[in-house]
Amino acid sequence: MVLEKLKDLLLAFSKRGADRAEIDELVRGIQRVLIQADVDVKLVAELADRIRKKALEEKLPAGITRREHVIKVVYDELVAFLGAKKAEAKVGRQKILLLGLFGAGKTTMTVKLARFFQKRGLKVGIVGADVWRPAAFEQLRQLAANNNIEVFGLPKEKDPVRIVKSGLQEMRQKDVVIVDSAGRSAFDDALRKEIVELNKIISPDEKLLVVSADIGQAAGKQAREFNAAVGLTGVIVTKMDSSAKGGGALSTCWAAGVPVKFIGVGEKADDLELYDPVRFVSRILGMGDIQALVEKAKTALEPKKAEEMLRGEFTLSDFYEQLQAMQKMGPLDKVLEMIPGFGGLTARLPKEMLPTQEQKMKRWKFMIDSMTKEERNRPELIDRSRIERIARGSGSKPEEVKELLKNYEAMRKILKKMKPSALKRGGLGKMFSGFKMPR
Ligand SMILES: Nc1nc2c(ncn2[C@@H]2O[C@H](COP(=O)(O)OP(=O)(O)OP(=O)(O)O)[C@@H](O)[C@H]2O)c(=O)[nH]1
Ligand SMILES: [Mg+2]
Repeated sequence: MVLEKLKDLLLAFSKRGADRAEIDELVRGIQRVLIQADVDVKLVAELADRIRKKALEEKLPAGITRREHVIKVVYDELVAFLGAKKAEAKVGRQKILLLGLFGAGKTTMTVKLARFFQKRGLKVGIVGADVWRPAAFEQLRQLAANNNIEVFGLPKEKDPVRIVKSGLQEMRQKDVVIVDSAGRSAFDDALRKEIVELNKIISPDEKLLVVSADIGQAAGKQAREFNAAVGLTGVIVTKMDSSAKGGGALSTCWAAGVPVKFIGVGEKADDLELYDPVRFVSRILGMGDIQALVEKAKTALEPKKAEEMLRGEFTLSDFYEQLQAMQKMGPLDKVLEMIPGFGGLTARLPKEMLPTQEQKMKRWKFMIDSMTKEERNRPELIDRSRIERIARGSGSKPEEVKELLKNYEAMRKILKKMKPSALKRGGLGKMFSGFKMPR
């Protein structure tokens, strides 16, 4: 991906000085990369100006070097540029109409969204209203069947309005109804008329334009056209996995005033993400939020503590402190994203696991609170009867206390094996890998 070159630029920058000339070179590099990613030249120039100004003029926060500050500015500005806030999906009763030109990925996205809501416990039905593409309904029917999703269509019917009317009736028991509509090779009057009518009949809660990342900044024009016709509630950019122009598509939709809601990141039904610029930029840059990392990693792990831990003097009290520090840092998935190299981990973990793990950490805290100071400092004292007492005191089961002790032990072992340099570089991340994710 062209945007990955940003990472190389920042990496190169982080190894050099941070004077005006270096910053200029970095900013010019970023401009080049964004223009290659098909981001609008004017938008790129504005972004470059903002970065340059902030990088050179802003006062340095305490404890942060100029170089770190510049990287942070680049990161923040990119996030703002791509929409700043994470998109939200209403998990509840709703009707969704998907719109878009030929081959944008509407039909695939219909099924992806159906999966998305189905996984969140909602009853989902699909209505296939594409009367243009030959065998459109057959494609949809198969994709839906592969994913156990009910689908309605009238393969011989030529009027999408009739299909939708019957479809809505048929799917009235469903919480979420998703309508897949027909594309065209370009936005024209016939398409406008068709979608305006569908919009009227369905009165959808979400009107989402599907565009493919590979059209780059042409996405903005489409967003404006469809928006003028039906008043879009958002855009979905698909094929983010396979196109170098994703940056152009994303930024131009924001510039057109239509928020990006989801991104498609592959051909399979689960290759869908709620759009999150923070995560997106973290992933491009391959690093976390620099400032947060510098600050928070410092509070999480004092160098002196680190040395003690490496000598194997890692007690349950230390473990407890680590849990507390991690909790201060916010939700676990965010913490993981702040650790260089760990951003991708949250994407690989099943989403359901993270909150469970957080709750587990809270319970572990209760258990450790129920221990005596002596037990915390010398965990080997904790025998069966003490386990039972701790379980009673913390409102948990003895097995849960045992699990806590097992995790503590696992972490202690990892620490023993770690080299001091590794701990300094990203100790927290390594420590995380010692946790067994609950199953
Ligand atoms: N790599 C990748 N391919 C995708 C993604 N989404 C869709 N595709 C592929 O893009 C092609 C077109 O997708 P469709 O869902 O049929 O597109 P459509 O908008 O319904 O097309 P029409 O019905 O012709 O208007 C298919 O081969 C999909 O597998 C994605 O996120 N990543
Ligand atoms: Mg289709």
